[in-house]
Amino acid sequence: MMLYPTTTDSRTVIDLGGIWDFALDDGTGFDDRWCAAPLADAMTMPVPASYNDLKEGVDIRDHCGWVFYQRTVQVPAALRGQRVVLRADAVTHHARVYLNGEFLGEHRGGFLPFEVELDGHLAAGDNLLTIAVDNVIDHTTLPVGGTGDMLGGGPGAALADSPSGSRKQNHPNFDFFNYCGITRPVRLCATPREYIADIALTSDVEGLDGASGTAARATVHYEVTTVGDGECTVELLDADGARIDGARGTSGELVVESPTLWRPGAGHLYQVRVRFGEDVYTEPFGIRTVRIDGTRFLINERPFYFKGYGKHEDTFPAGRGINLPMNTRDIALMGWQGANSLRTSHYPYSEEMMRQCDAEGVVVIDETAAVGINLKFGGGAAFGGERVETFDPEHGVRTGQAHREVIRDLITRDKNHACVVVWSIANEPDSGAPGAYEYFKPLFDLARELDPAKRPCTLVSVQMNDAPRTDCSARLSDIICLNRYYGWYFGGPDLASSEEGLRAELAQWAGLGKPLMLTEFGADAVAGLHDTTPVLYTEEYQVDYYAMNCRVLDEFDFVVGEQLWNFADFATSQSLLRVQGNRKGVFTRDRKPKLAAHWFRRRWSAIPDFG
Ligand code: GCB
Repeated sequence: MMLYPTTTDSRTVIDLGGIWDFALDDGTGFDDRWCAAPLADAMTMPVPASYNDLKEGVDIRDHCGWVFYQRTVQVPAALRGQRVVLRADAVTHHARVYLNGEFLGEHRGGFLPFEVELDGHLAAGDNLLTIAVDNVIDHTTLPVGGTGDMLGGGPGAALADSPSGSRKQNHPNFDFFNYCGITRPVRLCATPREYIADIALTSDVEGLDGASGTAARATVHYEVTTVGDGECTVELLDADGARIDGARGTSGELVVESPTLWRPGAGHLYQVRVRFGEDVYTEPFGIRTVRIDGTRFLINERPFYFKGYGKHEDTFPAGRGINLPMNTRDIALMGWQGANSLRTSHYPYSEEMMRQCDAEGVVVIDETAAVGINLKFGGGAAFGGERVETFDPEHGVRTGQAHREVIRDLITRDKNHACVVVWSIANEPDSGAPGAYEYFKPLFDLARELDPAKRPCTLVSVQMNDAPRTDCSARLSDIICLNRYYGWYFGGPDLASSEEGLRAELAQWAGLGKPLMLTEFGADAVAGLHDTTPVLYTEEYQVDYYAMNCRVLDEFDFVVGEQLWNFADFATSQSLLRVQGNRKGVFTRDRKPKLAAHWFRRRWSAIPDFG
């Protein structure tokens, strides 16, 4: 129930971005009530950004535990009669909010927004705002952390032996750096006291002609959630603001004749303007259909082929901090290559990115922060070195509650986005393990119940042990999404036998009767490493690896897409397999193309979005 913050005739948004005071908790922060007075010996720290790479030294980069961010805020007197909330878009991973020393609320989950009501707590003049942020991950949180690392326990062990080995450490059970802090905007939002709390939009399209991409008419169904009393009116406007239709009441229908459909590469957006009492809010909305028909994935009734990437929100030096210029650049580079889609691996991305994908017609697989639900990584010795089954009721993960919350909050936030065509419930869980089906079935049910548009759901799967028979994804997912590394982790550098391996596996999946795509495949290449005979880590090997994999994909009609791992090189925990991070980018971290980027530009230019 949290509309994206925008200033309207009735609403005011005050951005609290800027330089805040900052301190690492030394263990006394809560007992000594750092929230009640200006922080002693504070550092400066920009908001929004991850703090890890911004100051020098391992104490900041690898800090494990709480930090305190602080600033003063003044709220114009004219707004103090309104309902004022503090809205934080992402605080990784656990936030506690204090105003003038008073605890006002907390939130767990580092990639989705939350609000804290400030009514009755704001004084005239300066108010001391403190946000305490914890980055600890364990077997109850998403993403999952433990005492071993995804890449074999080695990295954890290597760090523990280092001179600073006594430091408390996070051990991500996933392969990206545990960037943290206040990573997305924090804003004060003022609305009338009787206000629009949420808007849910879906559409039906009639007379859709897949071949021409035209439709006779569309009906937009709306459902407005309000607080207080008032009359609700709703209008459908074209992109240029021209009125198309109107309706009264908190739920109803709006009709547009000969609609311009949202489609890949052309993100046409209508606007739905809601008035309730004194409040007014406008939600952009693209009209399109998504449906699975046998082994085909249909957008606007045409078979769509996913070309694109698994990505990360990862740049230097902002870390996971929002980076609007880089998002823009990434979408432009994808356009240059003929890519049409991305997966928000491995957590929900910023609302700004989702809105930009809507506007630019980028097709999105929207993923929760459920990564690391797999105790087989690291040789199965996560969490204190015990070898336990991932879903063992006593010793396994306890992520159920966090998982339900992230699904609920993600769908609440992103349900109106035309760009979102699939929900990804998790990345690489232990989906063939005992208890996996019982763990995931209720989560798929929840997602299907919560999404008013009933989009397809998937689970991004890595397990390869007779997977079509044993992986719960085969039963639960509407579209099969596989992460496969034939020619890298499996069979590399022998591309010939790896090719046979991939072909044999895909032949097995073909019998299932569902569409399938690779959501990850890739090989590390350190930019600038070349060889005439391709060897691991060279740019040439990366190209040969992809050429082999794509040759096999092209043989199967039920394959509906290829998303490479990864768009760009990115930061990870340290390990012997990671050369200053993961080098599977087709672009470097600063977005320079490797050979494979050019190779895919040629390949994707020749593959149309629709088959
Ligand atoms: C995977 C993970 C991804 C890793 C990748 C790799 O299967 O989903 O997060 O970065 O493999 O490069 O190992």
